[in-house]
Amino acid sequence: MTETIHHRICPLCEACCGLELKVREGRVISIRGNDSDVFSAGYICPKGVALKDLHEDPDRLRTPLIKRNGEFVEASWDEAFAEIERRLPPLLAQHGRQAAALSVGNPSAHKIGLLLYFSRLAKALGSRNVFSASTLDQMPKQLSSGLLFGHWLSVAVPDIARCDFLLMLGANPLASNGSLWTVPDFKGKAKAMQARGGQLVVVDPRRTETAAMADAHHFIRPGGDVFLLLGLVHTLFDEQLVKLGRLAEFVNGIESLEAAVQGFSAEVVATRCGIDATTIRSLARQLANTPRAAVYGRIGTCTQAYGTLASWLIDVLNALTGHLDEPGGAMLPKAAAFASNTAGQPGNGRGITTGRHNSRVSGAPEVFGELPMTCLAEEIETPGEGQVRALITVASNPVLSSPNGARLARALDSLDFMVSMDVYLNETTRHADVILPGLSPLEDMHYDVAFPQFSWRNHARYSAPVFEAPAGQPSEWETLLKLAAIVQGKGAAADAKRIDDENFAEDAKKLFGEHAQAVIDATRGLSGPDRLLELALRTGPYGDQFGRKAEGLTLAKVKAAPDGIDLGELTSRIPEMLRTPTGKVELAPPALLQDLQRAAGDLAQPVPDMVIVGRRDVRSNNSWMHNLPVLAKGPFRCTALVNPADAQRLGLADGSVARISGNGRSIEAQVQLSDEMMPGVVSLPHGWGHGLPGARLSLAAERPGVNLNALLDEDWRDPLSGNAVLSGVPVQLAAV
Ligand SMILES: Nc1nc2c(c(=O)[nH]1)N[C@H]1C(S)=C(S)[C@@H](COP(=O)(O)OP(=O)(O)OC[C@H]3O[C@@H](n4cnc5c(=O)[nH]c(N)nc54)[C@H](O)[C@@H]3O)O[C@H]1N2
Ligand SMILES: Nc1nc2c(c(=O)[nH]1)N[C@H]1C(S)=C(S)[C@@H](COP(=O)(O)OP(=O)(O)OC[C@H]3O[C@@H](n4cnc5c(=O)[nH]c(N)nc54)[C@H](O)[C@@H]3O)O[C@H]1N2
Ligand code: SF4
Ligand SMILES: [Mo]
Repeated sequence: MTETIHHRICPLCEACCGLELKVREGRVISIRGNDSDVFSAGYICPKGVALKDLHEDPDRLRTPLIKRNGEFVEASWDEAFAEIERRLPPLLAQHGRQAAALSVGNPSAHKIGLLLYFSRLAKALGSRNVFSASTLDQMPKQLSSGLLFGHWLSVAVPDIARCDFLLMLGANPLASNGSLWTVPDFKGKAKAMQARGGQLVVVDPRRTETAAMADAHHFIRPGGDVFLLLGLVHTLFDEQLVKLGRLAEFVNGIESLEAAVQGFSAEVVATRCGIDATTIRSLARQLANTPRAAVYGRIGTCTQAYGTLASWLIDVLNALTGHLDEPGGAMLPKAAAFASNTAGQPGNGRGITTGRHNSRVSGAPEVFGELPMTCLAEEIETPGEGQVRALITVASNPVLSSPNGARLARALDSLDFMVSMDVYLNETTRHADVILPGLSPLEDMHYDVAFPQFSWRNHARYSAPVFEAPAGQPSEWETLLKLAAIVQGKGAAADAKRIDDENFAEDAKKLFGEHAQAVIDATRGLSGPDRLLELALRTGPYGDQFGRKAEGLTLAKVKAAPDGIDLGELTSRIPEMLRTPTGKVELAPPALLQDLQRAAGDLAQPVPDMVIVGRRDVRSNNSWMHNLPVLAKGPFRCTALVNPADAQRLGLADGSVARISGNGRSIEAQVQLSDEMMPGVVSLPHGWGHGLPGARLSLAAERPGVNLNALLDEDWRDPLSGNAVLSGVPVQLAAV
């Protein structure tokens, strides 16, 4: 019996661990961390092991489904595309392009075919109604980074390998394994930092797993980060701790910034954020006086009413203390492929703009080509010119992942037509008329497009498919091109590979002019994501420039290194990576200074009796991995964590059921007493609430849990980024 060993990157979360799979007779027999991986060195979490369960899950869709008389029936790929052609183009012809919307979800960031080809479909469709998980997540950080550095994906990450003081807000990498920061084995790296005398300080309304290993932990009033951060910035100016260092000549706006934070001294903000002024001032001093230090914030700082301000102030703190773009501080990775901050003219660019159009119903501004996910339901419900009547979801489960999913579910039922590209018949895709399954990750090649731009170390790693794709099942990039062809009127019979060739030739002409044919010749034999990757690697910052730098990277070289190619520690990149029109780091963007008025008006806001926040567990992944046996076992995890003092006040016992109400809706959740919680704050994980009628998730339905988003307000957004407010939402708790 022959066994084969396969090395590949885990596509399930942002840590991008290198895995080692042992395969016998077409079956995975074991999955472990790949000790030789240059980037993750053997680290793995339980979800990596669950890739086997995902591959084998009998509920995972392998055949397209078409809904006929309210029931899903299996169909061939030709039948499924024909059904879409029969129904979608006439709708567009009658009601216009805006009548169709796209909703794209988290897993698309982890599949190269989806990430590189989604934009082909979006362009072909020509609708402004594009919604994504980004506005339930990181859009504030993308916006603030875009304003500061000139590009949406230029996000500074802690250089943890050399850092001696890390201030972390609203993140729990021990459970999440990191986000907008690709850092497998955060715990090991943080321990190494502590072992060399460094310190980790965590700011979170819950004493999380990460907080528990930290040198200090501070509770914060949910949504209060902007005030804490303003207090820190104010202290730096007030105590003359500002030192820009090397960055001084590359920074704009320091005077306007100083003026803008005048009203936010540590003493003024203390009550609002729940952290006393002495602590704020001493944190500011520690940050300023530690030569190698960084501030990092994640989802807790983004999914709140001042998400963009908080995200911005984190980088402001790094800059003012001389830690931005310095070793051991917050640095900007240099990815081997696909990074806009390595393309075009080094040192300046067009910068970013928002609000090129607005959503029809609420008038929410476009941000990075998208509208807020929380506007989707109203765009479907509200009659008039441009009403959304058709929807294509791509790896997206907003019925669970977006606030007030019940309203969205009703809206989805009222659509004239809905297509889902997905791997499950779940809470969202049950509303579709046609479901087109994606390949199992193990049947697909992979290269991370986005995450090397946020990585703790520069690297290039390629994964070949472990198994052949089932006969006749297209890759997701081919499915996206087919859908693009259908909405462009080219017909369901259009050949995806041929369209891909044509698109590539067109792009090559635009990019390389007279050299286009040479590029086409040099990449002959490749197609799809492989060909785009070859082009990106060879023309990228480490590339062979099509032979001009013989030692440079090519796809063949990356493929020949199954453990990856290490491209070294992070390096200083300012000013070269800037793409702002001025060629400077814009520390004081006018839109952000203006938004400070809103924060000022909110300084005296009283403390609500009880607010709710979310949490993550290492055995979950948003809304879609509760059907996998290795992850589903063990203690029930969808519990409401309540501080014992609150519980006593409200008459709640450990293990009892509490009714949690908010925004006129309520759910019933099992109470778990925990002094990890800040008094006045309850924590419930998101992504639960399975067992809805029509879904096919047999294991998940056995312990469905309840949905946090059922309580949240779909109209509460950070106005700048359009991001949903998912944290710090007032609720009432009562014994049942
Ligand atoms: N209250 C609250 N809500 C939250 C959050 C929170 O912290 N609190 N977090 C938010 C965040 S950060 C995010 S990113 C979103 C995530 O929300 P979504 O973007 O909706 O993502 P998931 O919930 O992960 O659902 C992923 C969908 O993709 C499908 N899928 C999985 N693998 C594949 C594949 O290979 N191909 C295809 N085509 N489909 C696939 C799954 O079946 C599922 O339908 O949730 C957000 N919602
Ligand atoms: N195991 C697992 N891993 C995941 C995911 C998953 O669902 N499960 N999801 C992936 C995705 S899509 C993402 S975006 C990342 C997210 O990665 P992280 O940002 O690390 O996400 P969380 O673990 O939810 O940690 C957020 C923390 O913010 C705290 N918090 C809530 N409100 C506030 C606030 O107002 N201020 C402050 N300072 N803190 C607050 C919460 O208590 C929580 O501890 O994780 C990714 N990795
Ligand atoms: S931490 Fe777990 S889920 Fe994330 S990439 Fe690594 S093995 Fe996969
Ligand atoms: Mo996310």
